Amino acid sequence: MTNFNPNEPGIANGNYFALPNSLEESDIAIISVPWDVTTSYRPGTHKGPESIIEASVQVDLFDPLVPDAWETKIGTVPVNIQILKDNKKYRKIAQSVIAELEKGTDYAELTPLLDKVNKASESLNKDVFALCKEQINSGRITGVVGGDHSVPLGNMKAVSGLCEEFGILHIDAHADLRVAYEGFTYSHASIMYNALSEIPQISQLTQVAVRDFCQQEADIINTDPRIRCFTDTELKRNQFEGKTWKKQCEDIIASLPANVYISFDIDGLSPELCPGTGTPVPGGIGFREIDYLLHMLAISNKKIIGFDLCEVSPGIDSDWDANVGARILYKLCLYTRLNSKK
Ligand SMILES: [Mn+2]
Repeated sequence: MTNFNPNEPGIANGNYFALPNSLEESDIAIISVPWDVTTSYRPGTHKGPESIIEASVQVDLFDPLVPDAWETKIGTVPVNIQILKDNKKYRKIAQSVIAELEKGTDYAELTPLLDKVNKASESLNKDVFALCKEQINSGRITGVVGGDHSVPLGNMKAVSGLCEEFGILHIDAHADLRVAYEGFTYSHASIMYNALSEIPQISQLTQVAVRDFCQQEADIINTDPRIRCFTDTELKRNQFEGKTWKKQCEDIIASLPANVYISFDIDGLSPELCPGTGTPVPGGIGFREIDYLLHMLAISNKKIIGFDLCEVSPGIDSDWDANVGARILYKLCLYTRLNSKK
């Protein structure tokens, strides 16, 4: 730590942002979850953590809005290799299920295979919960890096022990309210349905930039009083008609309770910022707009209790997705620290 110069280029040391501090010294713990078993369109997000660590080496640590940003103590929890192994094993089974469904095979015939995948996902959720709980018990704020968007359920459960109630700020192109998508109970497309069903402490789900969802999800949004969905259509139409982004951010933050967990699916951003992600969708939010929203949340009277960043997938021939992902992750960490110092 004593020899660390934040002005020099980072030296890859396996830590996020090549930071010199140990996990024990850190205030924020990043838990990598390389899991994309239920990905329906394009796999690759299991490589998210590794690619973000690699790209994060070249993120400059200075930030105009956070004094002494480089002193933020971000710790890297070593990857659990068993998760990588299980991901490979169960991804194959899930792929065969998806192929059968596309051929028109009935769900009933696929029950044995679906059971295997669902049990594996349950066990992953328990592992992530244990990994996060351990860090919380040591006084750290937990950030999960996926993987697909099924992976943060364990972190949401772990932070639920910190307060009586909390809200989720959910940035995503998708509503993720599907019930057992493609037969997978813990699908990436079901994370918010599962969170609302399994975690009674969640009193509010505020969604931002959603633009690709089905009728069943629209019905849930319209009938569940806990959900406020700021669709991409609504946000953009407001903007076109003269409502400022500042005012829209104030509305988004006002919908949240005192304690806030941020669940960030990279595909909430405009697809040119995440071309390699599992399910890119046109439209979406720009980098500076989301940065503005997160900073406003950080300096608001709300408390950030944890976060995740999911669905970052390295591109086939570029590190652009990981580069953007690393910068979003850094902002999440910096603003969480800024928020905790208030
Ligand atoms: Mn999602």
